[in-house]
Amino acid sequence: MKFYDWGGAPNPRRVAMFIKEKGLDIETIDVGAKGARLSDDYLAAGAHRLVPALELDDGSTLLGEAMAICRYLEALYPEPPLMGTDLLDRARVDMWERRADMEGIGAVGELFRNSHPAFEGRGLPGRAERIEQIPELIERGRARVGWFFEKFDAQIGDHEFVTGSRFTIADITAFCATGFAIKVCKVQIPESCGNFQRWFDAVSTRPSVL
Ligand SMILES: N[C@@H](CCC(=O)N[C@@H](CS)C(=O)NCC(=O)O)C(=O)O
Repeated sequence: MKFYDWGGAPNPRRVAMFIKEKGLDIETIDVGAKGARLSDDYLAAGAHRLVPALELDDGSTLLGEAMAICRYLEALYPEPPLMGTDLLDRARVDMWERRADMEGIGAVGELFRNSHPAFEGRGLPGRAERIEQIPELIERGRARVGWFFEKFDAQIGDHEFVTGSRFTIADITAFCATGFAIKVCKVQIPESCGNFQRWFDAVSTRPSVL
């Protein structure tokens, strides 16, 4: 298999962390190019102009979408389980992962895509045509990141991880959203979100992050 990555981008990072947490050795190809773009070769491969992607060993199947790739790898390599262990646990992990994606990655994406100078004319990912940034969405994106922190702070509470005592894909997605918010968008976790800060500091020390 080949994993198509783009160093620093939050969605491929979800898959990169998942692969490391599983202890897998999968060939990784960084398809980033000059000007904060995906390489022409990668873009020529299909209409889905996004990363991550996982190429299967048949050489022709290209899986996209972070969660679909992780589900595929989870089925192939069930240990350690990162997507829940029984019916209810799996549903809870799914629920919180989806929220981390929509409300965390989605929020930070809205803030980033509409504000970063390198993404001028590329207000949405995955399209070849020019798409204008919308400055009005910057502050809304920032507010959404704040709501994401608050919601996950309340959910984490005294737990070690997002859904309890086990590290899962919900932690990975929430962590990738937060890391990008802090490092690239310069948004800080507010002091009022102490549980979230404790969780973020702890996850930051995992070998899959370092
Ligand atoms: N829903 C997709 C989102 C993929 C996505 O938005 N990827 C971004 C990087 S984080 C991308 O490929 N952007 C290409 C670009 O900006 O040109 C997933 O879960 O994989």
